[in-house]
Amino acid sequence: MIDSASLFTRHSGNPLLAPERWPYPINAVLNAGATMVGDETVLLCRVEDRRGFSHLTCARSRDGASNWVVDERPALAYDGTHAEEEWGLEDPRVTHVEELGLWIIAYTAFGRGGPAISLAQTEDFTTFERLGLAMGPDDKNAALLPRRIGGDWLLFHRPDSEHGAEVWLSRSSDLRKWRAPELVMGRRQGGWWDSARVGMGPPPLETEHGWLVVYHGVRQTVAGGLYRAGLALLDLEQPAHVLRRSEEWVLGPTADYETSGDVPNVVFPCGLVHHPDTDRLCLYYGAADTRVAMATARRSDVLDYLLSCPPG
Ligand code: BMA
Repeated sequence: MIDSASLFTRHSGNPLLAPERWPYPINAVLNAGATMVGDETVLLCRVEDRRGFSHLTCARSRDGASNWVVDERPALAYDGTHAEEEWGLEDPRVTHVEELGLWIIAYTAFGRGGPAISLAQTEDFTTFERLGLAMGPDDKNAALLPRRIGGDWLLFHRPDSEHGAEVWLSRSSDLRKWRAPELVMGRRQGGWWDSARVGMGPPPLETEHGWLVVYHGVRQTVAGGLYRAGLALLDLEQPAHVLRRSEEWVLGPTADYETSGDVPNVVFPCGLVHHPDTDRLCLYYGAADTRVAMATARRSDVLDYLLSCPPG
């Protein structure tokens, strides 16, 4: 049985994307959503400019690891029309929705009211259309499931509630009005690595055993928050029901690009691509809020590991 520490392997070319190699002056590139468009991997990157505000820009690669080509113009940036984005667009998660023949992007819209959740759509990663605000402040870490369940779209998100920062899900018939919020996954109390906050990572991946979830968990330390990634498996037809949850984290900040940067000790996954031909999972994550890195695992190993974990 493979153990939690060796499930994921960091790519030797990490970090994949860095501010020094960006085509225009920026402070940081981080927390990228990911998807396949034809034969190409597209990363929709959060790019922080030198005022501190973020926009979203595409980077494309044939092998999902090297020779990234970065678009010259942002995909989505504050354009003066959506006040909730005045201070930037952050942490996109990208979901391919077969039924609609397009991708839905869930992102944090940061404005004077605080962080909120907005959605946008694209058919080609060339033009993008906003669907508008989905959840008001304070809310973040949103990711849409790729298909309807019980006739509804399901959006995971993390409202600030009396419980603290935990993973919830809400339902919608039209991707505009959201209702029936339900708690999915809480923080674990006391000494656990995910005791301060938990949030959904990439959109969950459908498998024969359930929805495969990579989430981030935070521990508060005297040196600040320590961000790591863990795994969970959700029931296919009732995704608020956690079937399994890893006790241990599977990726934590140890490489130099994860321990040093604007916010040291942050591993923040927002993108997951499955390559069925090789059974490989590519996990894309923000490293220390400054760069983008990738770690890979075999899907079958990840599922074997999760099935050996206790119920959530
Ligand atoms: C979270 C989000 C992420 C960020 C992380 C670590 O609250 O705001 O954008 O990567 O903190 O700083």
